[in-house]
Amino acid sequence: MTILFSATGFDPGRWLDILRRVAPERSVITERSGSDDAAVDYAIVWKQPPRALLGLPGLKAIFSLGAGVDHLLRDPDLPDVPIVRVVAEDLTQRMTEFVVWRVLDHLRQGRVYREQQGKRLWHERSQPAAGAVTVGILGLGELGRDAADKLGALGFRLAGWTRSPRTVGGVETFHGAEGLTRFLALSDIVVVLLPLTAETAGIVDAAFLSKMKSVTPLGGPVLINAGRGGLQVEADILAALDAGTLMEASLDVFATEPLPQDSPLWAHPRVFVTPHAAAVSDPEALLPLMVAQMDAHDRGEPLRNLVDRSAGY
Ligand code: NDP
Ligand code: OXD
Repeated sequence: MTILFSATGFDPGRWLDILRRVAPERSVITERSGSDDAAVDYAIVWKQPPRALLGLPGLKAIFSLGAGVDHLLRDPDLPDVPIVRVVAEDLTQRMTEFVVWRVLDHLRQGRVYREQQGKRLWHERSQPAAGAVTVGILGLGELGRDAADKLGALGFRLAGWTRSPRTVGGVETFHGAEGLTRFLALSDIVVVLLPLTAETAGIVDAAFLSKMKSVTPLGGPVLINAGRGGLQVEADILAALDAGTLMEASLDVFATEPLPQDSPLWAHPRVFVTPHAAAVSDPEALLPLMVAQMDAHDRGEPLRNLVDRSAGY
């Protein structure tokens, strides 16, 4: 009973301490030595290095450290075992906080008031009501549905776009290519909570941005992307901002992360940048759920929150 923990891009120290605490009967390794390959029955991964998962004859399932699995599915040597992704109240709550924070900041003209404060300018601006603003959410999965729920409670009108037809209470739903055009024509603030797949890569491009509303109660359309950087064409976003067809953007994810120092997004006055921090994976919240799933699976119960490899999410 051995867990292989293979993650790049962050310090695994705290994760390993917690994992050893919550799975005391399992061995935990971070490096393959060869001699313990046969004992590895589960892997927990984030952007695993090449060949990290190759040649593990007893591997029963792979757990992603995040909700998105594009990092995992890119691996050409990915074993053909079930992949479990993160679905957890803690992560969902964090993402909803982010989305509500950014939507409210755009609604309440945070950027303009910060500028005014810098100039010691006392000037009250006209203020649309939440009920006059439609927030359109691309992706009504675990995260999109919860964000919609909380934004609905604040009074926003809601639209949603999905791959297959969906019915979600209080949300006007659209799907497919034709549905996207109608969704964009309706949405004043567009929130991207899609997975990065072959179908969604680069979806926020010039054509997409040109279909966003030109007139909104906020003065122009707003984009919030907390899905993946690969969903957006950054040059097209910058062009739309500079042309005035996009009023403001809050971007948490980028094509290259960390966002390169020379990216014009850093200094753009109408872009709000966060460092892929919308919903961090908290080991105290997530590892007990993963280990509980391993224990249940070993007792013969089915795994939950499985990834559909052909769909890519
Ligand atoms: P889910 O798999 O639960 O939901 C995905 C949603 O996207 C579904 O509604 C799905 O449609 C829709 N979708 C997928 N492909 C398409 C498509 N081609 N066209 C239209 N809609 C599509 O994912 P989560 O809600 O759990 O997470 C969403 C993403 O958020 C993750 O994949 C990850 O990339 C990102 N994320 C970012 C974080 C951050 O900190 N910035 C943290 C956590 C996640 P359907 O309902 O029809 O299946
Ligand atoms: C995730 C992420 O996918 O952190 O969970 O981006």
